[in-house]
Amino acid sequence: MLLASLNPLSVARGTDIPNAATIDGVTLSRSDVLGAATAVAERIARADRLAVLARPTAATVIAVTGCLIAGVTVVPVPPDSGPAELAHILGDSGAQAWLGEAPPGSELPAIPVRLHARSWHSYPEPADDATAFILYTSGTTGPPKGVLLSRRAIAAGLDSLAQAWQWTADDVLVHGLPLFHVHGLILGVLGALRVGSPLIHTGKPTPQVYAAAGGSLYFGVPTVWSRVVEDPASAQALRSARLLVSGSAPLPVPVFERLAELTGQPPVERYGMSETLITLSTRFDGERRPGWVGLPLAGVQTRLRDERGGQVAHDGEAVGGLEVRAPTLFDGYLNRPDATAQSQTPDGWFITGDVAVIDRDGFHRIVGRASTDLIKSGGYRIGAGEVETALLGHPAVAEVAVVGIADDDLGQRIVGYVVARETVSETDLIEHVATQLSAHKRPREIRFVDSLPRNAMGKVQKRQLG
Ligand code: MLC
Ligand code: AMP
Repeated sequence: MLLASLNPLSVARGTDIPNAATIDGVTLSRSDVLGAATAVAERIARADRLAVLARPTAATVIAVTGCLIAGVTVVPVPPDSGPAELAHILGDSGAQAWLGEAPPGSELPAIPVRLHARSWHSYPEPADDATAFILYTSGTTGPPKGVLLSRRAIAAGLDSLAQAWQWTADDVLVHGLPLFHVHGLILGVLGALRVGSPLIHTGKPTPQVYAAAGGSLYFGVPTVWSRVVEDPASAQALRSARLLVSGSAPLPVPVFERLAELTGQPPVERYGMSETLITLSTRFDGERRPGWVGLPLAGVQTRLRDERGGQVAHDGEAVGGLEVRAPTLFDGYLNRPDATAQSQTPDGWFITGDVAVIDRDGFHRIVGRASTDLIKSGGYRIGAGEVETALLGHPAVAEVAVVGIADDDLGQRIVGYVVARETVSETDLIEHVATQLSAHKRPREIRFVDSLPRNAMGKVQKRQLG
C-alpha cells in the first residue's frame, strides 16, 4: 500500500527487500538503504541544502534518501557539469556542502556518505510543503533555473503513476537514466523505493543491457527505444516484461509500432516536465495510441489556450498552448520571481510552453514546443541561449544561432550556425562548449555561414535554419 508521506522508505517498513536497488555493481537491500541513509540523516540534520554530484551510484541513492529522511533539500548536480554551469548551480542554490563526492577544485566542504554505516534512529516526517529538490533545468535563454519541488508534489506524482501503471512491489524496475532529472531520479529511484519494487540501474541504457536485465517494468527516453528497435534480438528479449514506458520527449510513431511488433506490447507513453512532474499518461489497462500521451493523471486538469488566452476546443484537431493545474506542480523557480510569474496565467494555470491537441475523450497529443529555443536531444532539455552564450565566448565567433534539427536517433540534434570573424574549426568550437557546459549540451555540428537570416527588426529567423 502507498502512504501519503514522501519518505520513500516508509512504505514497506518492516518487510525487507534483499535487492531494493542494484546500481553500479552494488546491490542494496531495503534495510541497507534505510540504515545507511539514516546514518547520513544524522550527519546532516543541521543542514538546509546540500549538493549531490548525481552519478548513478549507490552513494547517490543513499545521499538523496538520507536528505529525504532528514528533511534537507537536495540539489542534484550533473556530474559532467562544466565550470560555468557548476558555478551557477552552486551559487544560485546556496548549497552549503557536497553530500558525498565533490568535483575536483570545489571550494565547498564535502560530507562523506558511508555505504556501510548504519543508524536506526526514527525521524519525524518533514512538513509536506518542504522543498525536497531544487532541480536545474534549461530555459530558452540564460543559465538553468532551479525548479523547487515539494515533498507533497513528488508523493502525489509517484502515487498517481503507480496507479496508472499498476506499478507494485511485484515489479522489477529497469532503467539506465541519469540521476539528476525527474525521469531517472524521481520516477526511477524514488518511485521504486516508494512502491517497494526492486530497481536495477543498468548504467548506460543500451539495448543489450536492457535485454539482459530481466525486469518487468522498463523506463526509457525515446532515443533508448529507437536504439532498442534497431536491435531486434534485444527487443524480443523484452517480451517477458509487463510494461515498457517512454517519456521525456516525443516517441516517433514508427518506433512505437516497431516496439509493439517486436516486444508484443505497445509502450505506455507519458508526458511531463521538471516543473510539473508527470501529468499525462496512457494506462496499463487503457488504450495506447501511437503519437498520443494519454489522459491526465489523478488530480491533474489540462486546457488549451490560443495566443491571446482564448479557449481552444478539445476536438482532437485544434492546436493550442497546453496549460495544467495539478497537485504535482513546482513551487516556482528559485530566485526568479519574474520567471515564476511568467510561467503562470492570472487564474493560476501553469503554461507548459508545449503545443497540444486534446480529443473529445480527453486524450492528448503533444504537437511540439511553442519556442524553437528549447531543444530536446536524447531526452535532455537544452536552452539554445545557453549554448549560444558559450559559443559567443569564443573569440572567433561573431554571431551565432543554435537550433535543434530533427534527428532519427536523438529526436533533435544541436546545430550551431556560426558567423566567424576568423578561421576556426568545428571541433574547436564544440570543444569550447564542452569546457563550459555538460556533454549533452555540445553541438553535434557547426555550420559556418556568412550571415544569419534576420527579420526587419534584426531578430534571427530560426525557423529558416536547418
Ligand atoms: C555526444 N558525444 C559527442 C557529442 N555529443 N561527441 C562529440 N561531439 C558531440 N557534440 C559523445 C558522447 O559523450 C558519447 O561518448 C557518444 O558521443 C555518444 O553520445 P550520444 O549519442 O549522446 O549517446 P549516449 O551518450 O549513449 O546518450 C544517449 C542517451 C542519453 C539516451 C543514453 O542522451 C540519455 O541518457 N538521455 C536521458 C536524458 C534524460 O534522462 N532526460 C529526462 C529529463 S526529465 P561516450 O564516450 O560516452 O560513448 C524530463 C521530464 C520527463 O524530461 O518527462 O521525464
Ligand atoms: P524537462 O524539463 O527536461 O523535464 O523537459 C520537459 C519537456 O519535455 C516538456 O515540456 C516536453 O516538451 C518534453 N516532453 C516530455 N515528455 C514528452 C512526451 N511524452 N512527448 C513529447 N514531449 C515530451
